[in-house]
Amino acid sequence: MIEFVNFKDLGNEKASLIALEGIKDIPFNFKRIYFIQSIDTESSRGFHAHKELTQVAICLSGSFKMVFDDGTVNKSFIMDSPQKGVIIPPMIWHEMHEFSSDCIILVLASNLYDEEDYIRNYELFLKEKN
Ligand code: T46
Repeated sequence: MIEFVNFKDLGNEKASLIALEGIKDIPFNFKRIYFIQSIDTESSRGFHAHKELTQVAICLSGSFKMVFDDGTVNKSFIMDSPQKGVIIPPMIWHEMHEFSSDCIILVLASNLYDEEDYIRNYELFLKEKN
Protein backbone atom coordinates (compact mmCIF):
# COMPACT_ATOMS: atom_id res chain seq x y z
CA MET A 1 0.00 0.00 0.00
CA ILE A 2 2.90 2.39 0.75
CA GLU A 3 5.42 3.06 -1.99
CA PHE A 4 8.27 5.53 -1.71
CA VAL A 5 10.47 7.10 -4.35
CA ASN A 6 14.00 8.19 -3.44
CA PHE A 7 15.73 11.21 -4.94
CA LYS A 8 19.45 11.72 -5.37
CA ASP A 9 20.98 14.85 -3.91
CA LEU A 10 23.01 16.47 -6.71
CA GLY A 11 24.43 19.16 -4.45
CA ASN A 12 27.75 19.61 -2.81
CA GLU A 13 29.10 20.88 0.51
CA LYS A 14 27.67 24.33 -0.29
CA ALA A 15 24.07 23.35 -1.01
CA SER A 16 21.66 20.50 -1.47
CA LEU A 17 20.05 20.27 -4.92
CA ILE A 18 17.38 17.76 -5.89
CA ALA A 19 15.92 17.67 -9.40
CA LEU A 20 12.60 16.00 -10.19
CA GLU A 21 11.79 14.96 -13.73
CA GLY A 22 8.51 13.41 -14.86
CA ILE A 23 8.72 9.66 -15.56
CA LYS A 24 12.41 9.55 -14.57
CA ASP A 25 12.18 10.59 -10.90
CA ILE A 26 8.41 10.87 -10.46
CA PRO A 27 6.57 7.85 -11.92
CA PHE A 28 4.25 9.97 -14.10
CA ASN A 29 4.26 13.21 -16.04
CA PHE A 30 2.98 15.70 -13.48
CA LYS A 31 0.57 18.43 -14.60
CA ARG A 32 0.34 20.33 -11.31
CA ILE A 33 2.60 21.25 -8.42
CA TYR A 34 1.47 22.72 -5.11
CA PHE A 35 3.07 23.27 -1.75
CA ILE A 36 1.69 23.53 1.76
CA GLN A 37 3.52 25.68 4.29
CA SER A 38 2.95 27.80 7.44
CA ILE A 39 0.88 24.92 8.77
CA ASP A 40 -0.85 25.23 12.14
CA THR A 41 0.93 22.53 14.18
CA GLU A 42 -2.33 21.75 15.98
CA SER A 43 -4.14 21.09 12.72
CA SER A 44 -4.62 18.01 10.55
CA ARG A 45 -5.22 17.90 6.79
CA GLY A 46 -6.29 15.56 4.03
CA PHE A 47 -9.21 13.37 5.09
CA HIS A 48 -10.06 12.38 1.55
CA ALA A 49 -9.24 9.99 -1.28
CA HIS A 50 -8.92 10.73 -4.97
CA LYS A 51 -10.86 8.77 -7.55
CA GLU A 52 -8.20 8.92 -10.28
CA LEU A 53 -5.42 11.30 -9.28
CA THR A 54 -1.94 10.00 -8.42
CA GLN A 55 0.40 12.23 -6.43
CA VAL A 56 3.87 12.23 -4.90
CA ALA A 57 4.26 14.13 -1.61
CA ILE A 58 7.68 15.26 -0.39
CA CYS A 59 8.48 16.86 2.94
CA LEU A 60 10.92 19.62 1.96
CA SER A 61 11.42 20.83 5.53
CA GLY A 62 10.49 19.58 9.00
CA SER A 63 8.22 16.57 9.39
CA PHE A 64 4.66 15.32 9.52
CA LYS A 65 2.79 12.06 9.95
CA MET A 66 0.95 10.58 6.98
CA VAL A 67 -1.85 8.07 7.43
CA PHE A 68 -2.94 5.79 4.56
CA ASP A 69 -6.13 3.76 4.70
CA ASP A 70 -7.14 1.41 1.87
CA GLY A 71 -10.51 0.66 3.44
CA THR A 72 -9.18 -2.42 5.23
CA VAL A 73 -5.72 -1.59 6.56
CA ASN A 74 -4.62 1.67 8.19
CA LYS A 75 -0.90 2.54 8.19
CA SER A 76 0.98 5.62 9.36
CA PHE A 77 4.51 6.80 8.71
CA ILE A 78 6.66 9.86 9.23
CA MET A 79 7.74 12.03 6.30
CA ASP A 80 10.89 13.99 7.18
CA SER A 81 13.25 14.00 4.21
CA PRO A 82 13.35 15.99 0.95
CA GLN A 83 15.08 12.96 -0.58
CA LYS A 84 12.01 10.77 -0.12
CA GLY A 85 8.60 11.03 -1.76
CA VAL A 86 5.55 8.94 -1.02
CA ILE A 87 3.21 7.94 -3.83
CA ILE A 88 -0.42 8.73 -3.02
CA PRO A 89 -2.33 6.45 -5.37
CA PRO A 90 -5.99 6.81 -6.29
CA MET A 91 -8.54 5.44 -3.80
CA ILE A 92 -6.33 5.69 -0.72
CA TRP A 93 -7.87 7.65 2.15
CA HIS A 94 -5.07 9.88 3.42
CA GLU A 95 -4.63 12.14 6.40
CA MET A 96 -1.74 14.37 7.50
CA HIS A 97 -1.06 15.04 11.19
CA GLU A 98 1.65 16.20 13.63
CA PHE A 99 3.18 18.94 11.51
CA SER A 100 6.41 20.44 12.81
CA SER A 101 6.46 24.26 12.84
CA ASP A 102 8.95 24.32 9.92
CA CYS A 103 7.06 21.78 7.81
CA ILE A 104 6.84 22.43 4.06
CA ILE A 105 5.21 19.83 1.82
CA LEU A 106 5.63 19.74 -1.94
CA VAL A 107 3.13 17.72 -3.97
CA LEU A 108 3.38 16.72 -7.63
CA ALA A 109 0.05 15.69 -9.12
CA SER A 110 -0.78 13.70 -12.25
CA ASN A 111 -3.65 15.99 -13.17
CA LEU A 112 -5.09 19.46 -12.81
CA TYR A 113 -7.22 20.38 -9.80
CA ASP A 114 -10.71 18.89 -9.95
CA GLU A 115 -12.90 18.90 -6.84
CA GLU A 116 -15.05 16.20 -8.53
CA ASP A 117 -12.10 13.82 -8.16
CA TYR A 118 -12.20 14.07 -4.33
CA ILE A 119 -14.07 11.72 -2.02
CA ARG A 120 -14.23 13.69 1.22
CA ASN A 121 -16.70 11.45 3.05
CA TYR A 122 -15.18 8.36 4.71
CA GLU A 123 -18.39 6.32 4.60
CA LEU A 124 -18.70 7.04 0.88
CA PHE A 125 -15.05 6.05 0.42
CA LEU A 126 -15.68 2.68 2.11
CA LYS A 127 -18.76 2.17 -0.05
CA GLU A 128 -16.77 2.89 -3.23
CA LYS A 129 -13.96 0.54 -2.14
CA ASN A 130 -16.22 -2.41 -1.47
C1 T46 B 1 -4.07 15.99 -1.24
C2 T46 B 1 -3.28 16.45 -0.06
C3 T46 B 1 -1.97 15.75 0.06
C4 T46 B 1 -7.19 24.25 -5.19
O1 T46 B 1 -8.00 25.14 -5.53
N1 T46 B 1 -6.26 23.79 -6.07
C5 T46 B 1 -5.35 22.84 -5.74
O2 T46 B 1 -4.52 22.45 -6.59
C6 T46 B 1 -5.40 22.29 -4.41
C7 T46 B 1 -4.40 21.20 -4.00
C8 T46 B 1 -6.33 22.75 -3.53
N2 T46 B 1 -7.21 23.73 -3.92
C9 T46 B 1 -8.17 24.25 -2.95
C10 T46 B 1 -9.23 23.28 -2.48
C11 T46 B 1 -9.54 23.75 -1.08
O3 T46 B 1 -10.54 24.76 -1.14
O4 T46 B 1 -7.45 24.62 -1.77
C12 T46 B 1 -8.24 24.38 -0.61
C13 T46 B 1 -7.47 23.49 0.37
O5 T46 B 1 -7.39 22.17 -0.18
P1 T46 B 1 -7.56 20.88 0.71
O6 T46 B 1 -8.45 21.15 1.86
O7 T46 B 1 -7.93 19.75 -0.18
O8 T46 B 1 -6.07 20.69 1.26
P2 T46 B 1 -5.41 19.43 1.94
O9 T46 B 1 -4.09 19.86 2.46
O10 T46 B 1 -6.35 18.75 2.89
O11 T46 B 1 -5.19 18.39 0.72
C14 T46 B 1 -4.21 18.68 -0.26
C15 T46 B 1 -4.77 18.38 -1.67
O12 T46 B 1 -5.97 19.13 -1.89
C16 T46 B 1 -5.07 16.92 -1.83
O13 T46 B 1 -5.29 16.64 -3.20
O14 T46 B 1 -4.00 14.84 -1.64
O15 T46 B 1 -3.07 17.87 -0.02
